[in-house]
Amino acid sequence: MKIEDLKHEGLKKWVEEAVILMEPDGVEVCDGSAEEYDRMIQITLDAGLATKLNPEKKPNSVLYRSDPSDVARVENRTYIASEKEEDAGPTNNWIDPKELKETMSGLYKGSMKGRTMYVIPFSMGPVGSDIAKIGVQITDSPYVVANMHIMARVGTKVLDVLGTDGFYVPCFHSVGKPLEDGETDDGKWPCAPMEDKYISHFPETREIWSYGSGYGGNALLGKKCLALRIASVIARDEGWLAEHMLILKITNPEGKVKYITGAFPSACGKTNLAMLIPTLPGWKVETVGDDIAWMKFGEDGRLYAINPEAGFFGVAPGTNNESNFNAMESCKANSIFTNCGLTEDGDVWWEMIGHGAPGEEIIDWKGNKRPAPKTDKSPKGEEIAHPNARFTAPAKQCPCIANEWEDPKGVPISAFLFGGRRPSTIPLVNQSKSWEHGVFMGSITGSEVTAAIISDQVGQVRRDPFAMLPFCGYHMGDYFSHWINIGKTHDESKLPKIFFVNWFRKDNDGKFIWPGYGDNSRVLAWIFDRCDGKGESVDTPIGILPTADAIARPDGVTKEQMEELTKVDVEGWKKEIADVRKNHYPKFGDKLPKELSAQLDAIEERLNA
Ligand code: O2Y
Ligand code: MN
Repeated sequence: MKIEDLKHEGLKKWVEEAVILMEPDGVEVCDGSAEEYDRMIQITLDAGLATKLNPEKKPNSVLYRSDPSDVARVENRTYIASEKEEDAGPTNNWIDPKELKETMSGLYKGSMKGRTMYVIPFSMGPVGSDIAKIGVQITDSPYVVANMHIMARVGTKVLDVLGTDGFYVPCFHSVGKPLEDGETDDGKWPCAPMEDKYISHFPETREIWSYGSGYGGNALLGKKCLALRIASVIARDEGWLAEHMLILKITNPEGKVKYITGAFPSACGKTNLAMLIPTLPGWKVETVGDDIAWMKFGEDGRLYAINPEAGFFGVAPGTNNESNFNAMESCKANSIFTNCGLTEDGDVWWEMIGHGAPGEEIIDWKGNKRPAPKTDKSPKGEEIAHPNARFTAPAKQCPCIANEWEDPKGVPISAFLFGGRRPSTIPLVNQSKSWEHGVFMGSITGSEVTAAIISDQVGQVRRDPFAMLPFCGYHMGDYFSHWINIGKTHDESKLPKIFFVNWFRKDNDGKFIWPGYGDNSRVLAWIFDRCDGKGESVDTPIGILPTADAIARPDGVTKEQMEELTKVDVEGWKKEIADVRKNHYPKFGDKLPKELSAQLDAIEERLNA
């Protein structure tokens, strides 16, 4: 499709202006067809950027190797360019929007020379859903077009819904590597140096400008940029919630169904929880989404959630048939792999995949030949797959995808979970006493910094409120107020119940007490029952806890360990409260809602009583 065929005058003008600025060799409006997907893959194969995998191992799938400087989201190059700096708040990088647009316009000038500009109309959420939003991404990366085909709904069907004057979020993207006459990528992943990378959001005008990176969250602009950073601002303005949450469906042995969402910081096993296989007989867990939830109020006063995405952009290392069978099944065909190892028999491989690599040699994520590992572990820094290597897989391929996952009206949510990696203090599960107490729990969410992240904070708790630290498009204090206001303006009895979970408690020898994975279904069952006012519980100073025998004990967990997991560690909690008071809440200054300070005082008083 050509620019002239666009029926939306505003969109046509915006694309024409982009063409003048970026000077591509040609322009193509994406139709979302299978032919288009195959052609994008072929273009990257021809440019030496992709390797076709062995169809007997991974049918219709390809592997890409990115530039070593372009392997993950770049938080220090991510900007919230609100009109006023105070609206971006203390947890975001801010540049004046005028200045940023000037700088970036300079970078975009001629940035698509020698390349084709693709115009991708996309819908976050089922096409036509009242909760869905439309975006249009301009990009010069066929890799991005192919990934967007999997992660969002793209093409003509979206333009049909957009009509002649519908609202869309305009998204600029260029890898920032124009080609000279006759030059090709010739096997080299195109991107710009780190100091020229910008992942920019203009919340007031609902625009996204991304430059210099072709990787993941920096380049697939429907995901973190639109569905979280811009959507969180729209949600605040319109009275709904755009959250970094998985959505799951639970069915109890009597066939009763509930839907639960969960917010967890990175590296806490969100995708694994979304796809877990219960060990508890008679219970069933199915997936609605693994990363993002958009929730709006229905006429019945309940919150309804959709998964705005159509695919999974999952971390490959650590994913195996034991940790996440359903994710492994999801990416066994029709998938895109990035920065994984390539085996001699044309399959992908990564650390903790569950087995060594076949044959004598393997090609690592940098393209180097290495001896094929006999086990699935590599020394730190010598990994075959990059630790942030990814699979992009269609959600419909997940064996446990729920029937309702594309329901345009969403699914009614009964509970919100917050959680993090906390080796001590925080119990296995804790139900909030009220909505405001639950918002307090969300606001102090944090996770132990593990050795997986290069940081001098290893072992310390890094607060990641609502798991939204890198994804909230405005001042985090105002975001807390938005959550408080939801409670004040809606019938609390119809709002989801709020729980804090912690699968990561360790004993004195540093070993995990709780087995996690499928056994987390036992905690989900208690949560399910609590939503119906059932489940053995005890009211404590920190919240409503299960009695030690309320949760069906997994094999290998003793009664004493269960008591440890469900008790109130008064001294630990006093330290927790002191840390929040001294180091966390002051960051939000006078934007911290008074209701949260009151919660902090109330818990402290209860602990001292
Ligand atoms: O590294 C990236 O670009 C992707 S980050 C990501 C991908 C899928 C789901 N969640 C995340 C995240 O950082 O929360
Ligand atoms: Mn995420």
